[in-house]
Amino acid sequence: MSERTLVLVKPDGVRRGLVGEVIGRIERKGFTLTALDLRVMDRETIERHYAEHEGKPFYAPLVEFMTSAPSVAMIVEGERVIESFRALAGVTDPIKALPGTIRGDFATITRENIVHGSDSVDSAEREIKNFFPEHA
Ligand code: IDP
Repeated sequence: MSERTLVLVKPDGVRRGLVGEVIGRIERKGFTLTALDLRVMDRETIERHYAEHEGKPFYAPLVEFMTSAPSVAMIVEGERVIESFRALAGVTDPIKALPGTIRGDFATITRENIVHGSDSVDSAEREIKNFFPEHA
């Protein structure tokens, strides 16, 4: 079943020149980019994006990090892309993420784990609306 997901290359991924690497993995897997935007994300957008984590100890530094420098936001489409991109990304803690995944190959710090991918159909639609209201 074809789906859409919201993928972010976080500021660490952009700073380290990994945008092409991430997009290459998405495209080689067989998925399609249907929107792409490089920008410094504003605080309101990031606070909405991570609202479920408000109050946790990592929330404030995460918001600071995510608004500190440009990120790339994209909409990616394809067969079961939500689950599949999460598999390509690897688990949240990059030390536990398997080699061969984006986080397993390129990151060491949980906050700076290169990418975000939506975790369900509902969150994908909410996140797409947040970053790309014109594609909602
Ligand atoms: P996910 O990005 O793998 O879906 P979430 O649990 O939704 O993981 O956490 C969102 C983001 O918050 C993570 O990708 C990471 O950047 C950051 N984060 C999560 N847990 C921690 C933590 O324990 N310390 C620092 N940052 C964290």
